[in-house]
Amino acid sequence: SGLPYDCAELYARGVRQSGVYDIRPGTKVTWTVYCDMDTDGGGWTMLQRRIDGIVNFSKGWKSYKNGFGDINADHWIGLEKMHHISTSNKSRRMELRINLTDWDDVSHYANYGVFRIRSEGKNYQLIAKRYIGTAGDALNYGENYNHHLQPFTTFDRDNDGYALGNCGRYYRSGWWFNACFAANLNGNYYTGPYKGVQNGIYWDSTSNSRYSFKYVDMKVRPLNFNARR
Ligand SMILES: [Ca+2]
Repeated sequence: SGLPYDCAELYARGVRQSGVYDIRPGTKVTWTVYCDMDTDGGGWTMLQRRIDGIVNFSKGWKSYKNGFGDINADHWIGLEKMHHISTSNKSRRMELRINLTDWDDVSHYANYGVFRIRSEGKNYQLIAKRYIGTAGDALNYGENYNHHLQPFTTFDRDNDGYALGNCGRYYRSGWWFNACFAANLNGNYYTGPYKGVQNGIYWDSTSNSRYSFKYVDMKVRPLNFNARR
């Protein structure tokens, strides 16, 4: 049978333990990924995770393209892999799940029933629609703050919606910046409130502007996952 396509297929084969596994999502090379088998029925392939702030997320285009960090802790799987897993298999459309936990251990979530990352030629444009959840729809916030349909920006690659400068340089992270943001899950890891530039881990409507989250993640699984079990 070979390696599973993703964490959802691993779950379907009976694996119930969250952790690090090898998958092969229609690729020749093996991907080592973190599988969340606990949240809302499990089967999630992790794309991004912030646990303890040990990994610096202030990185350039190449790092955001290819991935960085520690698979067991703070990790960014990379835009190239996000593009592949969200677009390469048309019968396996992915939903996106975002989980946020604040320093009082209160948790929120945002689910997007439509999620795709377009190719590098499109600067890894984000498609995130059909929100449900408790965190608020910070990816579809309004014209200048919308992240849905925005290309990706880093300090060394300005694709944002801010004509007068580079949001990635100003806020020291890579993200689908507009002018500039209603959410930035790649911001600096602070242990709660902080002062100065609003560059923490941010999700509007659940946090004050200078309050960073204790835990966040971004993960995907096939849309019809629940229906098939
Ligand atoms: Ca700009």
